[in-house]
Amino acid sequence: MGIFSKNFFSAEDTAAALCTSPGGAISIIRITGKDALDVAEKVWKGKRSLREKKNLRRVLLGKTVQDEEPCLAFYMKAPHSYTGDDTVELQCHGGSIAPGRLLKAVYAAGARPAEPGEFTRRAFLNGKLDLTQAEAVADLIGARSDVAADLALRQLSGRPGEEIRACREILLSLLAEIESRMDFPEEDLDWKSVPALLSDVEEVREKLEKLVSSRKRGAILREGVRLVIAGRPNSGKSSLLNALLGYERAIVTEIAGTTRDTLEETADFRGIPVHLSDTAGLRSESSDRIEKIGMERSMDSIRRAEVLFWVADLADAEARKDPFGALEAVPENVFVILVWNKSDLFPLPEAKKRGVYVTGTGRKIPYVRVSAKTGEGLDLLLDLFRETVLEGGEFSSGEWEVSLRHAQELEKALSSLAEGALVLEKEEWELAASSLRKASDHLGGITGETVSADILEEIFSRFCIGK
Ligand SMILES: Nc1nc2c(ncn2[C@@H]2O[C@H](COP(=O)(O)OP(=O)(O)OP(=O)(O)O)[C@@H](O)[C@H]2O)c(=O)[nH]1
Ligand SMILES: [Mg+2]
Repeated sequence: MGIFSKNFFSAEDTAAALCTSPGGAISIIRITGKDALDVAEKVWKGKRSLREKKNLRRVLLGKTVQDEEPCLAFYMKAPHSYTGDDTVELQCHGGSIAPGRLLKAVYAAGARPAEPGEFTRRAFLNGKLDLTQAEAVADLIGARSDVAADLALRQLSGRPGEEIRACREILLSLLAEIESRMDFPEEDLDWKSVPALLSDVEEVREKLEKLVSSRKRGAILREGVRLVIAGRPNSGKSSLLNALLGYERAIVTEIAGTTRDTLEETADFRGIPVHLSDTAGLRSESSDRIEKIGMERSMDSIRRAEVLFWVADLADAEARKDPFGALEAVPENVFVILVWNKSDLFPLPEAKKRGVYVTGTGRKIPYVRVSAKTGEGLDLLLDLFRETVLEGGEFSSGEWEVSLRHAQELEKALSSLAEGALVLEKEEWELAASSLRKASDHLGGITGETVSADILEEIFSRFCIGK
């Protein structure tokens, strides 16, 4: 049996579904498969025929047969449709009843209900999309922020798939070379030298490494940045949280130690999904048991943060001398932005609103002056946050951020490549061929050229019906 033995959708099989969600002003029903036109003609009639060549891909006005309701129809002949199979789309009145009645008529006319993701899956099986593009369709629909949608669109463009295919091509031509050595060991054909073969492997390895390292940024952008607001007591952390959210989420008072426990909220800052935590103030020591527990929680949050807004009070002489004094060490793998708060108390010229603070250990930390009270400088802070996340240091990568599934396949391909390089060096051709084949299969698993039915099942089960 082929790899698509499970749930194989053939063009012979005609399926239909509502593509729009119920309740809207207009509804679209898509019918796809060999009998799409026959089915459509049983439920829709117009002055002009969908079958006429000149009406191909033209929107025709007509009526539903059953209710004589106005309905537009549109025929796309295979392979020039989204699914790659013969497709008719019907546009009727929205709501939930009218499209429901029309859909029932479509089923009665011979189409079966489409499964979730079936249209995209047909497109994949018909070679209209590779698997990375099909996954991007689901990502785009599920995107909850602008940035996540941008990522999905980049993947949908097909360039990432091309990159992977190019690497796979190199491996396949290496394999052909090695296999021909195995087939004709006696003959002294014009073989590539072992170092040349190894350098091809290295070239692929480097490209794949780069892709794997983009996983972190991809995950952050898809799933959200963990942003922690911390600082000494009373520096204005909760006020900053409220100002950034635009509503009074946290209690603010002039009493130091107002926030005792970590408080979490989600938000969207400049198109980036954010998991935001406001924490209890940190100071060098405390004899209060509750405060101590709160401070431990703050430290826990800081360690798990991806970005830290460290709030320092411009009115606090101690903080002005050593803004990070209350923190044993500025955490290494966290992006830190120093937020000088209460700028309304110390008005300064425009030029000094943003800069770089150098810590005792020489680490450069960007700072901004803000006022949580008046809102001054918050735009600048959000700009800096966006820059940090999108371009800054270790988050930076190429133009594609791989998903978890891709990263897992890439890791497996990399480990097969490492094995391959070792045996290739020793000229153990058979073992080398087997490792390179494994690596190439893992790459094929990303684009869908070599992928198991189970993985397809899992990927397309994330889709909704009608896509
Ligand atoms: N003038 C001025 N006062 C501010 C500003 N931000 C906060 N405050 C005041 O500073 C005090 C402390 O504010 P909070 O937001 O509760 O500070 P916090 O860091 O959350 O304090 P803890 O939770 O106790 O650690 C309150 O009286 C605020 O009104 C600001 O930008 N300007
Ligand atoms: Mg607070």
